Amino acid sequence: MSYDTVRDVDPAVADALVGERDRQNDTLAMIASENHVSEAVMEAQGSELTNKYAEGYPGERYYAGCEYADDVENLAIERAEELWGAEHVNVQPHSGTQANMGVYLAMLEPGDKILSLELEHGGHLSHGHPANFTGKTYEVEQYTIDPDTGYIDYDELQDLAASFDPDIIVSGYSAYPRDIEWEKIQQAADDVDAYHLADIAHITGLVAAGVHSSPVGIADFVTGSTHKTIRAGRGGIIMCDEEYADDIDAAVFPGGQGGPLMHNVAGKAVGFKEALEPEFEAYAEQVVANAKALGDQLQEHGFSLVSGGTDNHLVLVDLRDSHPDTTGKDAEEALEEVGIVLNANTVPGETRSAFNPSGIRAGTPGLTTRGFDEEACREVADLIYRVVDNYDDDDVKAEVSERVDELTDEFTLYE
Ligand code: DSN
Repeated sequence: MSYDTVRDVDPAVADALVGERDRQNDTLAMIASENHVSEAVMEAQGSELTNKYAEGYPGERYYAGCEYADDVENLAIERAEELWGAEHVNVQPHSGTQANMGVYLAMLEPGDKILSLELEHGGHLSHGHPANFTGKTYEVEQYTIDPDTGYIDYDELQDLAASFDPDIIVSGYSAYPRDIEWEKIQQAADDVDAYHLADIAHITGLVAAGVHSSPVGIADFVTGSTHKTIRAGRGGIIMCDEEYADDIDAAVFPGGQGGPLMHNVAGKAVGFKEALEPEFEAYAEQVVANAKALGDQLQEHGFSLVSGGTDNHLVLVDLRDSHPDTTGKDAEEALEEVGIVLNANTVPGETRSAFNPSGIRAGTPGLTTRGFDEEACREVADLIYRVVDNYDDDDVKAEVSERVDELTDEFTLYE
């Protein structure tokens, strides 16, 4: 996209848009929740549907002129049902957090109890953090990752469920590198007659492609965001059995939202169509293979990985063993200088703070979209090692930066 039309009206914003496009082209996006959608998804998101109000659902709108909005939303729903095998899908949530809000609004009353993973152990703000509406509206108890193994402590989860007696148990995580045993969590929920919400925001694409186990058909509710591994338009999604369909739909609209962002729903529909193509399965397999290659090579360099490896699209590095004096922020900033963009992250048993934690989280969805294979990811691990090991050495950073430029030129992204 040239952004020439924007430039005619608003050169300052055009500069920022071009700057962001160039930044994405010229750097390695390794924030595990990010990806690069296709030009088709972006075109749909930039369409005239941004002008349309369409409160309600297909065939039952509160405004006239919704025939094309209906087409787009029906397509998004049908494709999502096929991708994830869900009985009912709501594609209107503006984000993953709004999707979770839809489930809470539908099933809980203020003061009801949520059992979820701690944010510092890989959970999410919308799972009950005190700064989020969930922490202010509901009573929250949290389970943890076993710091010795790096795996979810399913026994603790079960014990907490028994003692806390939650109304809902939340699974699905933001910084957990391992496959999730949905049945164990469902069992804990069944034992105390609680609902089970599985938030698959990070792994939507892996679940759709069958390279990660699916909670659909196990958990009562499955939520996600639609722009991460599934690589569709930006926003959220809720899946559930038919018995909860009306409650969920009413909770999304009018319960928690007004007019849906129909241009984003169009982007979801287009991205879901792309994900139904056979190539998407190969993409998702490559995402996981790349994460394993990245993790293995980081371990070769002496880095400790939480849980000792990965089953999905991300690795979580605990810097305390290999680089006890280097914080996650030190590493994040030095890596950003050379064009490797990832984020500092807390690790289980964190001894620093959320603002300056002891780990870094690195994902492969974005690199895989631009064509990286295992060999290229092993080289990225070599570059990460060189920078983290020499984070205040400008000569090393200049050399690595040059190599990142070569890699981004070789694996092109947007024209
Ligand atoms: N911000 C996302 C992440 O980075 O995991 C979650 O919403």
